Amino acid sequence: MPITVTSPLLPDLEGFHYMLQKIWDSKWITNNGSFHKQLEAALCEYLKVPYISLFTNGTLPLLTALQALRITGEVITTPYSFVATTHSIWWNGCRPVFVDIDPATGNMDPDKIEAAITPKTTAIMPVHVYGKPCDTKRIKAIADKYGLKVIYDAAHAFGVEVDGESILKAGDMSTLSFHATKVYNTVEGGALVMHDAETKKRIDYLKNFGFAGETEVVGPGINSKMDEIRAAYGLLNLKQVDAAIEARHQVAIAYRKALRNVEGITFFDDMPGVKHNYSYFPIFIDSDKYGMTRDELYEKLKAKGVFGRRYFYPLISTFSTYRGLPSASPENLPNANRMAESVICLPMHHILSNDGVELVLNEIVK
Ligand code: T4K
Repeated sequence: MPITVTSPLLPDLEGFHYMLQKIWDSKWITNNGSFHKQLEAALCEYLKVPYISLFTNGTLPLLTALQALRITGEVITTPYSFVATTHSIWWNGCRPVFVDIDPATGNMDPDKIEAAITPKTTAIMPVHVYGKPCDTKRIKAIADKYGLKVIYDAAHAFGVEVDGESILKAGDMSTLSFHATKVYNTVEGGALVMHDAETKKRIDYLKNFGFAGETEVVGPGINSKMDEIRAAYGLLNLKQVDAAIEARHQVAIAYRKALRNVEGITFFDDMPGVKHNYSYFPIFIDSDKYGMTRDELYEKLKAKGVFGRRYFYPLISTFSTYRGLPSASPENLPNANRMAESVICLPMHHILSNDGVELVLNEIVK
């Protein structure tokens, strides 16, 4: 049985059938239905945020946030993420400007942001990579100083809190992904988190073609509404997500215990004051010290049926669309390049057994 990097959190099938029956009875299957409304309310409560708008995936909220805030020109971002982050900037006709990451967190280095600001800069799009919170206070101070908007790609940061406060409250807006591979999933799905009712209303228009009523269109909207079936699935999954996160936490404890003294392997520890979600467990291989390259270890694990993933390799800045940008040069991004070259995300999910963890560790530790 292969051990994959993740396994989706699936709702109880009987419970899901009950919800499907309700949808069949109501014959209301999409367009802000009852389960959609219930899930928005339940997520606001669970995530401790005032307003949320559901989407069909985690990419469309990024595109929509940039539209809603009328972002133009240049957007400062990180190359160490999933391609969707930078693609959303490109699809809005803006130019991504990459800044390097802090190797201590994998997140955009606030010390490098100011040097990347030009008269064309209008926004910053950082990512809480692996669910590790960015330095939101410093990013806010820079954004306020230069009059920039901040949109957080919080695709990995479901439920993450800093000092008891949701990380999703930072910035002008934050986006979430509820893809199958995430801590919390609605099969495909996502959300945009905002701070006020007016913005929520505008986002709801934009995700429904811009319709503000039966005949009024107030902007160039798109169609990215979550349907009733996924919302129902999401309501059920919300009930079991805490247990899933705790199970992931136990896997992280086991990995850290076994890997702490392995020469040439490093990983992140929990950050003080942070409620983590254990969405990924990246390890970083120093081949000189470990005696094997990252790719050799990756292949060795695969040969034993352990399918980790090299998130986030290759760096976004190396893809054909972006590599010609001046900010994409490897000299500008030494930390991001080093991290991308050394990372393997180990299997991390709620049904990873002790035996599975042992098998993964045996291959790495010996
Ligand atoms: N921003 C960031 C920072 C993101 O990481 C992402 C997505 C986004 C934005 C965009 O959000 P979405 O539009 O996707 O909602 C995955 C996901 O497709 C993607 O959502 C995710 N980030 C990215 C980091 O990873 P793949 O291509 O690596 O997934 P895949 O299909 O190879 O699956 C990995 C493993 O998961 C499989 O080996 C087995 C397991 N799996 C997967 C699926 C889909 C299952 O067991 N069942 C399944 O149904 O991209």
